[in-house]
Amino acid sequence: MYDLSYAWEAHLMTNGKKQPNPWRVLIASSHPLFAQGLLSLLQKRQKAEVEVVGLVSTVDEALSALQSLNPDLVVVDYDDDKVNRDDFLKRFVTGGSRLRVVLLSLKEGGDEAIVYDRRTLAASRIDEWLKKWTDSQEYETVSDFNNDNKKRGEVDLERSNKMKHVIGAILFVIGIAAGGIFALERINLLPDQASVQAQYIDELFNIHFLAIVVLFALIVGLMVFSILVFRRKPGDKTDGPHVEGSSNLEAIWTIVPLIAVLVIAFVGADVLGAVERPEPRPLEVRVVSSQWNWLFEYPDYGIISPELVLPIDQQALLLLTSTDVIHSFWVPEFRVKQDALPGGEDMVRPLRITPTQIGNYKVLCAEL
Ligand SMILES: [Cu+2]
Repeated sequence: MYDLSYAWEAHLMTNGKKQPNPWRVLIASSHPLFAQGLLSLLQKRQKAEVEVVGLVSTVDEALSALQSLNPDLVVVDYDDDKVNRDDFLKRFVTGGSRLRVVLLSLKEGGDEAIVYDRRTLAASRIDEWLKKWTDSQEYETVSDFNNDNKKRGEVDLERSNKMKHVIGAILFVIGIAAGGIFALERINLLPDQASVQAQYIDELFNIHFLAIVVLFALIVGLMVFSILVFRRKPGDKTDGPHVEGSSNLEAIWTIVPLIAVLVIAFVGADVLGAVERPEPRPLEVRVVSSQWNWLFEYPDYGIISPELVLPIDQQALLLLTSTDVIHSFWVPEFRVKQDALPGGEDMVRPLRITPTQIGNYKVLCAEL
């Protein structure tokens, strides 16, 4: 014999929360044992707060009872030929009020109750319901028994919603990236470009800033988009969906940064080579730094000066030392920078600059 209590338990579980008013139950079966079994089961479960409002044994009786008694729940004997379950389902599909239909089979091996749940949702809750519906085994069973068109329609709706979100997110990210690039091209972040080396450095700088703008748009854009679009609906206390890993995503976020780092390393090494490339017969300048001044010595000319004077379009080779602490020679317009270390001849550091523009620039100590 089929264990009724199991099916009933299963049904109560699908109810989730308790009703404030007792459930109004209509039992539809022409077999007296079916109704009796169910009734005794319900009497045992006082806490279930259900009230059997009618017992019907034919379709006609049942349909008029649906109107006059207005039940919340109809328990239909699945195996009863006199009670046509298709009529119930038709009724269930076309009706508008809140209603559940449980199809209960007492046959051997029938250990499932099929629950049809009709409810009215506020438009704002439909998204959430769709999500639950696709996550839940219970609702899948329901949709299998409903007509296929309805299921397909809901899946299509969900798919188009997903598509809308994906397209929205992509447009949002592209918008932020485009705005960032537009701003970047108009705002001059760098001082004058006054050396050959500065051209290479600026190229590298632009590549990095482009990558930063795209990453910013991707990370902050998706975050802001999610905050705006997927924000909690009023009264919603449920958790988000549980997501358990994604091999594709993991592969992407491993491989893409790996490639990015390799590309940046390659471009960086290339620029470093270009910046340090020696030219024949550079102008040699020995630079002595100390607290708090620079001294520039021109060995070819026998001149020592607190001012650095360089010709344009000729490479200058600066040989840097320090008399006290570590200083760092830096003219922002030339971009390049080099430490000046104390320790005499062994610690001399070279720096190559090829000025391209006449101007007055400040020599800074980047350690300060
Ligand atoms: Cu210094």
